[in-house]
Amino acid sequence: MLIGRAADLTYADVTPKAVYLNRRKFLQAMGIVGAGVAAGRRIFELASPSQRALAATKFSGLVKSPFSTTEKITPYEDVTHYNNFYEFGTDKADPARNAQKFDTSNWVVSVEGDVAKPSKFTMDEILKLAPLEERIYRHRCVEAWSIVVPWTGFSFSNLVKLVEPTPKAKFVAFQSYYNSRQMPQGRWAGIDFPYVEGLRMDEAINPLTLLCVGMYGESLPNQDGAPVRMVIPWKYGFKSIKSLVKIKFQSKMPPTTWNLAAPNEYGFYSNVNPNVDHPRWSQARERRLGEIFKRPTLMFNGYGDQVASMYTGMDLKKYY
Ligand SMILES: Nc1nc2c(c(=O)[nH]1)N[C@H]1C(S)=C(S)[C@@H](COP(=O)(O)O)O[C@H]1N2
Ligand SMILES: [Mo]
Repeated sequence: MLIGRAADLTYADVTPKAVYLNRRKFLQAMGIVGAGVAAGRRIFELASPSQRALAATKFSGLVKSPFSTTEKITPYEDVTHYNNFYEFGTDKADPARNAQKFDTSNWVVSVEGDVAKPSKFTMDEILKLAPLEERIYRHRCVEAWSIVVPWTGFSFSNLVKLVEPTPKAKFVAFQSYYNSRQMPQGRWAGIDFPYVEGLRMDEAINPLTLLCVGMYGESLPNQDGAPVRMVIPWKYGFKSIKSLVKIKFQSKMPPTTWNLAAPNEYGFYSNVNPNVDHPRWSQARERRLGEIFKRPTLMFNGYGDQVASMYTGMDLKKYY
């Protein structure tokens, strides 16, 4: 299907082949990346603009979002080399290493279930659904680390409107891509794939809920969920499902990967909540990647003004 409006760039325009595969190697060859994390973090300060342009193509004309935080953005090197993407291995360094050859060309996202207009979207079509914005969000992993990321995308509600959910649609189920040949490390991850997630309908259409196609002004690196993922900034990071292939509107609450794996540790809602500890650790504080001292974790990750009203009357200790 073809959807009108917005930027007339194709996904191929913004994703030159193997950009991310080559970027680090290229900079290494130029002698720009030194050994160790400290040097790695300085990658963009040291790379001249022309060198950076050679290594990656950027989105242009991104709309600045009023939802953005003004906090310091976490260095690109940290956000792209400290990842959870269990399909590519469970160590934080695994996804950057193992996802380099992940083939995301000819990507299709299928939207189905209780909708008047079931649809399949190519990446080109997704990019044209709505003007692309830059949203600088806090991201709080359930493991008590956090990052601040300039994501590229638009409110998921833009897609929802287009497919016209029927009154039966009370929840949205999300599913990641999975292929054991492309993701051989997934076999030892200890969780079942494909990775699945879900949101209540009101959560899904909250303006903060982002359909995300990029970060730092560029298309998503494979390890961060290329070519398209969700970002739900008031919930623990595992709700922000990567490499999305299926979206299903339904009447029943969908199963979620971490709830299936450990129901006493991970609930459906998973709102960031410093007052409800994980059974095995405190959620009161968090470590921002690149910083030494921990900081207090904020209720709803600091997004309470926009989201708290969706949970009035709900016992957030019970519905964790
Ligand atoms: N398909 C899939 N999506 C996933 C995960 C995963 O293992 N597989 N990990 C989640 C977790 S626990 C976090 S914290 C975020 C991490 O996103 P980032 O690596 O881009 O920071 O992705 C989430 N989405
Ligand atoms: Mo996480």
